[in-house]
Amino acid sequence: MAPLSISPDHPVVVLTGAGISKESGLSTFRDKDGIWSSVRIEDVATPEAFQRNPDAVHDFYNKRRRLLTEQHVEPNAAHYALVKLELAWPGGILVVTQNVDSLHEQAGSQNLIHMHGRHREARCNACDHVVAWKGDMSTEDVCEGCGERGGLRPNVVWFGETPMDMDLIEEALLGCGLFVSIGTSGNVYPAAGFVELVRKTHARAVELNLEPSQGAARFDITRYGPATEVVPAFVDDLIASLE
Ligand code: BJW
Repeated sequence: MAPLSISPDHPVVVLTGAGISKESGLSTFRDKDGIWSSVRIEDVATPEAFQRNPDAVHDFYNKRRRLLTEQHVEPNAAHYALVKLELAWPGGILVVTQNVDSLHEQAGSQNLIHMHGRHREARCNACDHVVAWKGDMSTEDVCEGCGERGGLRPNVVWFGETPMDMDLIEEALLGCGLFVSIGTSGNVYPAAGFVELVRKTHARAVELNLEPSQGAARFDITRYGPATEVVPAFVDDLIASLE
């Protein structure tokens, strides 16, 4: 690997997308066989869709939530490699995931932000109360915070909504020494713009993906291949640079 010349005392920020969970058996969104090839975004992933037809939106998310348990989806070597980096990197790492699965925390990542929310949480439209949710969700469910029926929705971020913890993420991006983007197509903002923000600083930017993303030209270093191969290899190189 070309020398990264980053100080070990500087934090690393890692952005992950659906590609990191693909080899665990979860679908991506925009690949040929991805989620958006069989369902329209406008029908399931906007607040307007939920207002128009909450049953259809619940059905879409219930099916995906069920898969997580029925398929025994487990973290893969890429998720574990990021835990290894977190334990080894003196400056610390923050994983910012766009994924709503819980594979990073199952692998053991500690410093983690779910910017697009979590599959296994429900949020009340009436009072914003958030609660862990493992089974199906429906318009019959009652919020345990305010007692309202019909307002519970998956605690995920739909198009047109503000992603979570943006202040923390921007602060981390502006203070990091290295930004690593893994398994994301670079189609969805604000995540797709993180590399541009980092380029305003002295930090280096690395893309690890199956193929070049939309923003590939903005990265200093790129490596392409399945996440279970390129992520552990990159992490090993990074840790070796400490010696
Ligand atoms: C592998 C692999 C393997 C495969 N190994 N790799 C016009 C211009 C600019 C912006 C906008 C615009 N119009 C509207 C907007 C904003 C809009 C947006 O970006 N739209 C675009 C479509 C243009 N964004 C928003 O509305 C966001 N909110 C917002 O901007 O608020 C304003 C604001 C910003 C900042 C501060 C304050 C306020 C919200 C976006 C919400 C996205 N939600 C979803 C659904 C979440 C819930 C759910 O799961 O159902 O999030 S959509 C979906 O896309 C999901 C993902 O997190 C997200 C990104 O997808 P990802 O992860 O990149 O997946 P793919 O499939 O696209 O790519 C997979 C990649 O993996 C590919 O590259 C493969 O090659 C690779 N791969 N196998 C390694 N084995």
